[in-house]
Amino acid sequence: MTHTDPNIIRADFSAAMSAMYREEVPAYGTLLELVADTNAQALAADPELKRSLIAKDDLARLNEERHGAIRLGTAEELATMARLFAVMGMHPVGYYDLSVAGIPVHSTAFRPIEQAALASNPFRVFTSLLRLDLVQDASLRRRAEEQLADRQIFTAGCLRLIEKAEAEGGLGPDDAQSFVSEALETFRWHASAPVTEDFYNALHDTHRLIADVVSFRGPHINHLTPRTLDIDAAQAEMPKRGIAPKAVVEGPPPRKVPILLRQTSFKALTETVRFKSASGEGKHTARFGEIEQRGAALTPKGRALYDRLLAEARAQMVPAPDGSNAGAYMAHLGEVFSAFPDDFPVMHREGLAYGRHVDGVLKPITYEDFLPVSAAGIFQSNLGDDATQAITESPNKAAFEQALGMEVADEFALYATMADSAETVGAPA
Ligand code: OOG
Ligand code: NI
Repeated sequence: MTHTDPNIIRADFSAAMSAMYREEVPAYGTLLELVADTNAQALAADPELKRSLIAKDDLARLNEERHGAIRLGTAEELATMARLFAVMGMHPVGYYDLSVAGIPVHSTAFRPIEQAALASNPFRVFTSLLRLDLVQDASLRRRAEEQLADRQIFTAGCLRLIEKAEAEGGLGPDDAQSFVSEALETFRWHASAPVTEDFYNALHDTHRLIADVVSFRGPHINHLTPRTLDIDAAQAEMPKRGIAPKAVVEGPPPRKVPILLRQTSFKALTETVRFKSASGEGKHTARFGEIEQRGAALTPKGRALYDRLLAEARAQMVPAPDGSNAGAYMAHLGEVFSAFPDDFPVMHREGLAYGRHVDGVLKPITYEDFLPVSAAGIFQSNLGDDATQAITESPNKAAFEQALGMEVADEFALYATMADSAETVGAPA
């Protein structure tokens, strides 16, 4: 029997996840409408933008495009999650250490890695693993470990289909369909928590994120992020539709040639949770919405320049969580980034950005990954400003890869392959 193309399974899964999240978090539906409207306006106002998106295969994928995020509790969960995503053609790319920002997780992004797969459906999931090794309180750490050891976040049907896909090199249409609905169960929200209120509070007081991971039956999807063509327009539109955005857009400032990734989010909802004890109900905030705008992928040289300028800007001014200096911060960021060339042929010639020739014209390659400083800003705006308990900075890529059961791919190597092959094949003679 012929196997269903993993690109199709991924597209179906992404659509099913979006439908589920729309039911669970209605503001996400509002966000989708807002992004569709601002994208239509941006395309109507700029025919050149539309032409270049078509040339890059980006227009077809635009309305289907989104990323999500989950937080896992154990090495075993991460290793099985890698196998689950592999069934859909998603592979771990990059290592992100969030301990530098006081958040006890490290992460990777599961995503398609080949040009054709990305063009077909670029669904990605930012996947974090909790680091209980960074929790000081030994007895709390042990209780959290025991709690996590007790849970099974995958359905029996899902595990069986992962094994079948591995053994047979894929899934037939009926199995692919069951796989999508079985896998979806892992990401569902559960309003009842298998812990007592006291334990939840103890976890929460250590770090809100620890409570979010340890107190629940599974790694509920915590946001889904559609891609906008104009994030400044989307940010301005959010309050008009009753959604309060975070104070500033994360990432680079607005530019003629967008680079990397710009992101904004709305604050997490406060939801009611029923605890195991008779003590009843409590509140939990975890799930939110986010919008992103993607620009050109940078080379290691370009990325080093980005990192240096961002650090320089932030050494002089940090965006206040209440938004009081948002305008000043954006203006300051723009000034500091005037040192980054804003003309694509120049950026490419100086070795700052990857490019490929499409019909003889040099085009940027879209950035498909994430940014650690931005991710930290997204985490923090949703955890609350009181959530920065002392976490020691300690990147540990080797431990992460050991938990994962494989190495993460190097994003720069992937972009270089896309650039090289297209430039040799597509360059004018
Ligand atoms: C992940 C936050 C990071 C992004 O887009 O940078 C992220 C999380 O809150 O679990 O999704
Ligand atoms: Ni995100």
